Amino acid sequence: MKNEKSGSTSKNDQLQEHTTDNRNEKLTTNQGLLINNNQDSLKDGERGATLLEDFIFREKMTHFDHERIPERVVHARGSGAHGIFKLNKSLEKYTKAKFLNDVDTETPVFVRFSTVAGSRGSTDLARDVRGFAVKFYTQEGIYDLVANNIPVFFIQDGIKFPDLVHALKPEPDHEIPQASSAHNTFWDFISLMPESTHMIMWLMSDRAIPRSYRMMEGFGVHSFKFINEEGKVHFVKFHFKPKLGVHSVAWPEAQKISGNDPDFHRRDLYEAIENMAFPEWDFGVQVVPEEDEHKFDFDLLDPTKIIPEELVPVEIVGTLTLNRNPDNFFAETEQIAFHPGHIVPGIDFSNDPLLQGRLFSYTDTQLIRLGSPNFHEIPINRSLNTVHNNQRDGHMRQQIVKGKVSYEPNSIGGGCPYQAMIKEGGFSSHQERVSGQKVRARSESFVEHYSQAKLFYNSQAPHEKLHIQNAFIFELSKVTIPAIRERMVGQLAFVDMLLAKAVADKIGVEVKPLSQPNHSIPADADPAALQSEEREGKILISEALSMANTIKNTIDSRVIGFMMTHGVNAAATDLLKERLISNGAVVQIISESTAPVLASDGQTYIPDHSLSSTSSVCFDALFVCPGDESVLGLLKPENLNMTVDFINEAYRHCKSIYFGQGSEPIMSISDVGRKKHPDPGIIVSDDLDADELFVNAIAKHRVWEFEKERNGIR
Ligand code: HDE
Repeated sequence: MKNEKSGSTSKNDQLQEHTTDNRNEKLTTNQGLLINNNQDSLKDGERGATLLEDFIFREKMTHFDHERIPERVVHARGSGAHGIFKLNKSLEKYTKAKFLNDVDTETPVFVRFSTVAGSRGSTDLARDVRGFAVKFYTQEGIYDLVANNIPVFFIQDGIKFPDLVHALKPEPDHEIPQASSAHNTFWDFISLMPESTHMIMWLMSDRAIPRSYRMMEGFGVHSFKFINEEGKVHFVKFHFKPKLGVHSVAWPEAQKISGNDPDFHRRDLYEAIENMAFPEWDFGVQVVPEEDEHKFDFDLLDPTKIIPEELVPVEIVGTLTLNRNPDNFFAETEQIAFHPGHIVPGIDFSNDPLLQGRLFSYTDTQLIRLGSPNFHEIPINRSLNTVHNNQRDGHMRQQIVKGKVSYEPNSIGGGCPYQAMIKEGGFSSHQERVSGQKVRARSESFVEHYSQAKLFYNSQAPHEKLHIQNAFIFELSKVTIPAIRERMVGQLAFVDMLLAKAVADKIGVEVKPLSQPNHSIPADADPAALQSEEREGKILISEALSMANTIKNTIDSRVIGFMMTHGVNAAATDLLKERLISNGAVVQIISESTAPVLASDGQTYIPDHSLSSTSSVCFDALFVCPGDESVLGLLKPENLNMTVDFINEAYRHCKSIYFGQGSEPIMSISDVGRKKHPDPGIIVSDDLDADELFVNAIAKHRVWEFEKERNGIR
């Protein structure tokens, strides 16, 4: 399909031009020579030494030796997919960006999700921020929205980024720990950087251990600028809201998934797309007129602050859908090169000093990683529009530009390629009045670091607060230097005294008033007094910040484990299976082995897993299938412990468990015991409309409300 405006092909066609299918083809060298023997090197006799002359061996081995390229210095571990962005509501009054103007415009995208700290081979389930980088192949060129799943950042100025990342990465002397912030250097840095407090609250929350990439929000973090046709400016923050809701796993679960299936998120995204359960997000904007820039009690340019949705609602204007897996991980997901500086007319940068720092870093990083200034020519990075300019040569140049001219102005080439006028779509930076001293300094308006950290914490449901507390205890328990632990609880005291005390108790330090240079709270301030401070007219709670208020009405693509052995009652099992599948869920069978299971009516089920090859943490909910013989099979001495562990663990992680007809013996020896109280997560076959109850319980994701009770926490 031709792009009418540019005459270029669509992204799919463009990629296909570079795709090779090896089916029915003979083996060749890179020079196209047909290979006759790919088993033996060329030798001086059958038992002789390999000859230097063997160009086929040398070509193959040299290419292999050079297979690895440097991994991303941050966000090395990731996974991505192709998709479509569809605009549902025109943003013409705010921006002239064409892909945000014409309703029903469909823009091809590639999205890469990632963790930040770990290496390429690290676990998906690390406690970490997730990258959410979107490349829009628009009709006006590439637009990259290089976002995260947390709306704020650790630092306010790009110059601190290398320090932050060095503190977070494995320690330089012994390269420990991998993909984890739970160590001395990270908390040393954080405890000395009050500006990171807000971000740290998010990082210690369950947002940092998502259930799926498909169940995460995405945030552009910085304020950007929208410029409309008349040149009017609005500040804008970008949001992606998942249609499946925002959901997480429990921390003990995350740790176990890391062992059981370190590719959990990558697999989940890949399989969902293969199963045509295409992940979708609403795309929204928070727009602030330029003249309102100073109306807030925080600075719009400060990336450690959100704009609470109560102050500026998120206007939903489009839908992002991921609908195609890459054909080749390296060529697409690994070689994709994002850059916040890839923008289109109608979008511009704000002076956020973190964003300004990023504008330098991303091109620089591609040069070292992809090795050439021609990285834009790699198929996944190519603009839909053909590129015309006077740049030439360089490592691995692909484009073959005709003619003698590679300069401008020229007459030999008829002046081409020539500058585009603004009305033709030529980019022109927004003209902003600037005046002032050249200074190395930070604005006074960036100095307050605690009120939004408090806002976030106060907006959490009780179980979310408990998870944050436990995360701090886990992380700080790994810190071996008491002074760092003490400094950290000192910081927490400015957020919430009860939280600080609960953490301090468990890590063996006391909460002492903290003296910090360069922040707004006096050194001798009493943290408890600050806690109760009257904050008239300010937002004290923001609903959007708690995952407890997320979408909970769908079981689409949830994975339900059916536990069974021989003799299972097929009729009742199939009835529920069909119901779950018709609601979009995925059913996987777990048995004592992966050998076929013979049901009571003679039909067979092929298990997806055996009890010993998987774990409850890989499922969203469990069904103990009906049938006395099947239940007895699960209770055989060699299966008993695994069966009970399965149930107990799912129960501890607040998942829904449905005990089918005849499975009371399993329930009664597990921690579930007899269902004494109403517990919306536990369903038994004689509950009224049990199947329906189960579907509703799965849609709630977890019954966190019962966590304390179930785990005996007082
Ligand atoms: Fe990045 N960041 N970053 N970052 N970032 C990179 O670029 C950097 C920041 C984000 O899937 C690198 O190609 C600096 C904020 C994502 O390929 C590097 C600063 C946000 C990804 C880099 C920041 C992000 C990156 C490493 C502070 C959220 C992965 C490899 C001034 C809004 C993109 C690469 C992908 C990757 C630098 C801060 C998001 C080194 C200097 C804030 C999602 O250029």
